[in-house]
Amino acid sequence: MNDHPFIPLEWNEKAPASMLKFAEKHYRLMKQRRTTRHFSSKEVDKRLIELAILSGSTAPNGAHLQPWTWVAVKNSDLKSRLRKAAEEEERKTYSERMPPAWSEVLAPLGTDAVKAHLTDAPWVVVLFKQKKRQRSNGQWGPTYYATESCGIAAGMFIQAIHGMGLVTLTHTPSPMGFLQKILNRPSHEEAMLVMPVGYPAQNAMVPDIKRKTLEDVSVFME
Ligand code: IYR
Repeated sequence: MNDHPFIPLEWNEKAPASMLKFAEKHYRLMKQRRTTRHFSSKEVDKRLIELAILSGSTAPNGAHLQPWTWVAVKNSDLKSRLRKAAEEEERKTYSERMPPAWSEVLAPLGTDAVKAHLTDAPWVVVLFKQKKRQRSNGQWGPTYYATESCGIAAGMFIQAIHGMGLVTLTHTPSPMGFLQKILNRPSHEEAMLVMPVGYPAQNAMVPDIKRKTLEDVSVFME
């Protein structure tokens, strides 16, 4: 006997023409997404951040454990502390830890140890991956594919932010231990991604990069 209920899938078939129209429109939208380091300090309504988090949290994930915690920081003191700690680590990364094979591919992107976006943007959302979960018997058990799950969730969050007309940046300070301390998260949660969210600065710039073509990134076997 199966005591885990199933319900009918809610799904409406779209006509092929409207599928194509949607797919093209969606691609046009996503093609315009860019990562900029230049944020305006213009306020962003909290509800927009909540909705982006809810969208990210619809991601498919390992064993439906939803192994993520999103910490959305608006408080200026906290953002300053995050920036100071991130810059401390990043200064070491850029000046000591980064081998030439790494710095040579970052050079065209103009990244450096200055993380002004952490204090310029009105919101900084930090995504924590839950490495363990509490079982119903009170013991701790593992989560499954938490990195993949959170990666997908972050992608969906980024897409939601872009769709609403805001910008975000995937910042990966390394090591990330300071985030757990400053944001007071439990030891089974590990910071994975820092995403300032807001409006782009008026003079925001982005590197002149090209995306790979469909032929470059795919193989079709028909
Ligand atoms: N984590 C550093 C360095 C960095 C690494 C990669 I790979 C990038 O695509 C960009 C930056 C930082 O966030 O600056």
